[in-house]
Amino acid sequence: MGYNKEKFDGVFTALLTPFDKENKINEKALRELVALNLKMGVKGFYVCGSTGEAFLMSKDERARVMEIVKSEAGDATLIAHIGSVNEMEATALAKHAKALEYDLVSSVAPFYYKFSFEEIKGYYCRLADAAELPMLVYHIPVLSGVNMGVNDLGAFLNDDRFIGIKYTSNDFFMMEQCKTAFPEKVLYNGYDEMFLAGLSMGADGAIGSTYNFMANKFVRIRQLFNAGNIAEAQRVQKEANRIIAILCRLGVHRSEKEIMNQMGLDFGVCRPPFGALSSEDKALIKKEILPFI
Ligand code: MN9
Repeated sequence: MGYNKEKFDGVFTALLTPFDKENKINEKALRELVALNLKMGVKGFYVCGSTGEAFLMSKDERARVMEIVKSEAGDATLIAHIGSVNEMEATALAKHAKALEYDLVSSVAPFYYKFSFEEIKGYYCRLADAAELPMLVYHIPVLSGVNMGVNDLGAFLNDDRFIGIKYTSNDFFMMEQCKTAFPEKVLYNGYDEMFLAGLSMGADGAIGSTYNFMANKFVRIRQLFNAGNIAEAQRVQKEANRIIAILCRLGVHRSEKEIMNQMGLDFGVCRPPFGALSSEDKALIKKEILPFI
């Protein structure tokens, strides 16, 4: 029994969270972001993940963002990132996702303390049970510090409660091994700059941060890949990567918010401890990125 490909294959935006001058969620800007992304052809949204600054927000703020996105997203597929090292908070968010009729829940592995794999698996299973929704494991070893191999990921994929993996790693051999062993599970590529590589190694879709402002390029890459036009898909990927290289240099999420600001949406800045961009960085974004998105 496989997952519903029609509902889950495709490009998903890991939504940014706009904050206003008082450092509160800017609801209007968030609604505008959802509408803009629907226009660019995304399949759905990944709500309150790393890109959304989940770990810099309170549980109530995260719950509120989930509500706003739900009310704006029409029939788009919705994935709630509910992860927290505080499992009680994660459980409350899991139940909230269910009540709001989200399609999936997802979580980063519990981090900071060095939990055993058994403890990590227990965390995920309890959350999946609490949510009564399929769970998408968010594998992002560079940020979480939790390294899992094919056998660990396989232990999730063997369990019916787990629909697949948001795979943010550049180990494409392992991605292929997971897809080959579990073809009926969904795999999302996590690094936007390697989207085309992920598609060739078996990804069914992607979840990413740069899609907030240039999802159309990735929707196009996927169409080209599926049509067998690899040369053109590479050209569009390179076009996106010139922009992503600048973001990586300046700080990905702070630059993404500045791009939204320059596009005329009011996104403010990332929460501290993230710092502000310099005026030179902003000028660089205006000259080297804005005309090309
Ligand atoms: O969700 C994102 N990962 C993080 C995926 O932000 C940690 C990616 O979209 C990256 O931001 C992007 C730039 O490296 O690929």
